Amino acid sequence: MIVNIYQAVLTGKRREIQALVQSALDAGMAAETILNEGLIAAMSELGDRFKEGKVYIPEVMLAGKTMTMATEVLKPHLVAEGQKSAVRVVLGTVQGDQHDIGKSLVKMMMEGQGIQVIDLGTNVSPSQFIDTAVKENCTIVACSALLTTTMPVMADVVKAAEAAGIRNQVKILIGGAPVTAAYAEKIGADGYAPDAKSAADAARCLASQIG
Ligand code: B12
Repeated sequence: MIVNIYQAVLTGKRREIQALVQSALDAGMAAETILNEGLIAAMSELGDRFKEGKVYIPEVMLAGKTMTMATEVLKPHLVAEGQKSAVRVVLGTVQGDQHDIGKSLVKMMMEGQGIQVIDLGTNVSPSQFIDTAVKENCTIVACSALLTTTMPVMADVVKAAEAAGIRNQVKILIGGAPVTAAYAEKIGADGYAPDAKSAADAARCLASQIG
């Protein structure tokens, strides 16, 4: 069953994916298993094939859309509607980067924990992150990057917070496939998380450190 979901994402079967995910849920499969072993595993395999030149951008885009449709079915099963919390996050994929599948999962998990998320989408400049944090009273700035070439924009976000004089009023949380805890430390960010669930946990934890 999980193999069918994996294959459907890999080959971009948008018409079939939601029924496949629903029947796996109906059969008692855990939503986390479907997400990790079906959807994320397939995207990772696709990434390898893309790198090797075996598939091209259109196939990857189709798989991305298929994955997004699958997560719509999973969403109510992954996020137990938590208590509304006062934590406010401004979230986005950094400037020059259009990858938003992981960011959207992070948003979903954060909202599931009652965190209020302002999602600026993709291609977000450092000043957009910082201006929004000020305007919307956010204590967490969460940046996603999937390209090694766009990771340095995260360092610019840290610098922009310093320049705006709000560095001690916000915590900067970063993530995305090429990002590491060591990189977060190097650029002076406050936190890193490897997946959507731990991103939500980290946001709550960091917010509690702001007085
Ligand atoms: C889908 C995809 C695309 C799609 C994106 C569709 C979309 N709407 O997002 C399209 C086709 C548009 C695309 C385009 C490109 N892509 Co692309 N893409 C991918 C692919 C296959 C999957 C990414 C993905 O969605 N993964 C699934 C999600 C769930 O995982 P995730 O993003 O890592 O997110 C998780 C965690 O990282 C974390 N997380 C994510 N964000 C955040 C944020 C915070 C704050 C925290 C705490 C945690 C966190 O939580 C998430 C959930 O667990 C990857 C391969 C890979 N293995 O990553 C390549 C990949 C990222 N792409 C790559 C490249 C090169 C490109 C292009 C430059 C190709 C080109 N020549 O044009 C363009 C760039 C376009 C641009 N300017 O952004 C390379 C990057 C290489 C590098 N080292 O920089 C990769 C690694 C493929 C490869 N192996 O070569 N791509």
